[in-house]
Amino acid sequence: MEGHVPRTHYSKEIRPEMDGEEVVAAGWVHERRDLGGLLFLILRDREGFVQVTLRKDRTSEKLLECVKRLSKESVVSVRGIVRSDKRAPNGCELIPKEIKVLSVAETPLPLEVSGRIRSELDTRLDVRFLDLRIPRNREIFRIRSEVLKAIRRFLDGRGFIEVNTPKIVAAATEGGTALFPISYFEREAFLSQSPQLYKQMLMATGLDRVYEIAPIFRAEEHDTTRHLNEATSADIEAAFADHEWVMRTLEALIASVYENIRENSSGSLEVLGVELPEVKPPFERITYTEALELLAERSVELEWGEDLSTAAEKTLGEIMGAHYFIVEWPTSVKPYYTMPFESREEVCKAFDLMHPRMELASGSQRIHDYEMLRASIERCGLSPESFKFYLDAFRYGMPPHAGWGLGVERLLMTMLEIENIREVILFPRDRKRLVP
Ligand code: AMO
Repeated sequence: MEGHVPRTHYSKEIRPEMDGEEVVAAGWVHERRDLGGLLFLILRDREGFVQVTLRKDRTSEKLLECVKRLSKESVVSVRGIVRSDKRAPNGCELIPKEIKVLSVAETPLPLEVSGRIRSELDTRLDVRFLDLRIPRNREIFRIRSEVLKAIRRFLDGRGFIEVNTPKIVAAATEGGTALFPISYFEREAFLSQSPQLYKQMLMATGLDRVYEIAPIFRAEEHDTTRHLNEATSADIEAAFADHEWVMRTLEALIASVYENIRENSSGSLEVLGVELPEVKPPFERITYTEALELLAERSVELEWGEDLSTAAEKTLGEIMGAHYFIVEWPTSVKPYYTMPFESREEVCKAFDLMHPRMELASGSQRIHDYEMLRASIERCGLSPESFKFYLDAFRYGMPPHAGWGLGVERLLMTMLEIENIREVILFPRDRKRLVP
């Protein structure tokens, strides 16, 4: 790097109007083409490609040799003069004065980076650093960054405060899903499945409206295209709010994220070949009982009190065709912290937000009464003693509250029509994958 001039322009910033200007472009050797009197070096950077043109009769032997020896995917910087030329990809080319080889790529490459050959996902994930050089795969992460910004912008605008809760915890929150145990000095601890208990405890502090975007860890054994063992959840909790209020917040947030991505990520969407549909709240709401009736009409029979199977979700998705909520769940299906309806205790104030392809979020109004919560924990076969740190927060003034958790990867994969959840997280963790 000694004497190296830093990059002055990304590829897309080099324009025909800059004819005659000196710039420094830098990136990876995408391709080299030898056309008799001309040698082309196609340089790739985050924003696109630059054509570096070497006229053999007017270029020094040293420079020509340097380019001829370059292996694909080596990293170089090129100082040169912009020359407008309609035939070149961006309407201009770069006539090099100096080429610096910053890093030589070994051959052969473990993955075809041109993107012309689609490799198996497993192969791609093994060499993710190469896989993400393919524009289509990399653009997902620019959109992901925009999605996270859009979520934050929306919640900040509604008076939510961003918080960070511990990921090393002492107790389970979600009942059904398994925990990853870890050794914590002389005790056993777990990786957090959900910020549930902490975001609820924060409702006793007067912070009132909080959100967190963080990893959740689930020791689920299944190997599907929509489950990860380390996923990202966007969680909210709001005091003096009910399930209806947080459902309205959720549908408005989804619509706002779609709108933001349409506006701010049009280039990335184009690379992915995705056109976002209009998403307009309010989303349709059906009760759990209505869902069972709709399913029965399609010969998918479920007992009242059973959770929806994957097949049931799929059939419902076909019927509903857009985002929708399933409300009024059987109390027995949902976790102990869920508030039942006063008049019908067998039904609770829980909801799932569904995309036609899968569940995106779930939430509820919570039980805020200490005795009632204690009893509910016991009824679920859990020990109130191990929840003491949580239950105590309900003893000295706890407002009514509600919240939800939204799977960020699921939001992305449904939005971008991506089949496998592993594509929308940088380094997926699943049953078989712990590296890279
Ligand atoms: P739940 O367990 O339904 O609810 O999780 C909320 C959302 O997180 C996403 N999600 C996952 N995504 C990928 N892989 C997984 N293994 C995985 N598990 C969950 C889903 C799901 O809808 N405490 C409640 C939320 C609340 O009530 O506030 C909870 O965690 O998109």
